[in-house]
Amino acid sequence: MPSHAYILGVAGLMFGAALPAVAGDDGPAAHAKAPVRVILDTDIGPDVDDVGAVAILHALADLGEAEIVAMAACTSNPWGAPCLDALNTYYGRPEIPVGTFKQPGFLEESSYSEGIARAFPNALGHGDNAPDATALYRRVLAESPDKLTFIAVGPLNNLKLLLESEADAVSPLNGEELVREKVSELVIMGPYFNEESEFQYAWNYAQDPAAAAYVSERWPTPMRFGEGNLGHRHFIGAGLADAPESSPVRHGYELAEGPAGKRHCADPSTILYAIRGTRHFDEVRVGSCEVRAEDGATRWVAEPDLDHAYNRERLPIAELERIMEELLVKPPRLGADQREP
Ligand SMILES: [Ca+2]
Repeated sequence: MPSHAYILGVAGLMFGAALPAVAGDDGPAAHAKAPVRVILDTDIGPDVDDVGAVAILHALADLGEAEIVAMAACTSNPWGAPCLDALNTYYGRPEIPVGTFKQPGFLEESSYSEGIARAFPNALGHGDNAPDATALYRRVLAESPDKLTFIAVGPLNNLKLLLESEADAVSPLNGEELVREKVSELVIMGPYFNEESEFQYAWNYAQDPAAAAYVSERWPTPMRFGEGNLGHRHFIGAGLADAPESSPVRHGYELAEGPAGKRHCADPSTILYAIRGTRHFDEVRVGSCEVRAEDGATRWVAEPDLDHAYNRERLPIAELERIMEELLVKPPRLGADQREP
């Protein structure tokens, strides 16, 4: 039997040749598309690239490319949800419902989320005032008239709880049925893939390997992955030094990385891939993500060929960094009256 490396190598060559034909949604039609309706699940707290991801998602919403329907934090840090609420308020979208993981003891450290939550206006004030993420997701999905894109840029504990949820007053469907009916696809920042098809450490998955394995096996929609090595080759944030003092995005990056500090783009590049598809990326579509249940390590395998895909670099690193940095520092289109802390 040929090695996985051989299979992947052949698949990679085949895709290299086929990509120009499948990656051509960069024309005028790309801008006429209806906005992608999104639920964002994030571990905002341990890494400031989640702040970058939220900022870029709002910038894409300002451009009419995305509509943010709901968000939730997946850590136990009580400042995660109000931090998200403060960012949403800054961008003029304080009405976005924000939930949080309610169990104690999971990823409670953060260098910036309390700082943002205390310094910038938000309606939640504390995680105790945020709804349970599972309950929020069930309600938002049940009420949605059409299918949504789910984006997860943290560990998958909230998504596991959603899948495991039972029918209730909100919906006669259990979590898995509700997701099948109301979610078009799941876009995850988590896995790392290499050309050798070796298992690689994947931080988000390693925090809760059981959730990663469960969601990988049970989630009933197509999945795309913002690949981790790609995200970690790109760095943004220095341009925030020119943003107003009233920007919680600037404040978050300064708290985490120092003035004009940069951070990698694992989550920002996943947001860009989730909303713009192959406009800035190549894509691998043959194969699937395999998750090692004991530690959450991941690899890409040619078989089975599931409805999985992941992004690969097409642009020079500096060019993709420029695109993401511009979105990161883009002033809010809405909410000018919200910008004084
Ligand atoms: Ca994250």
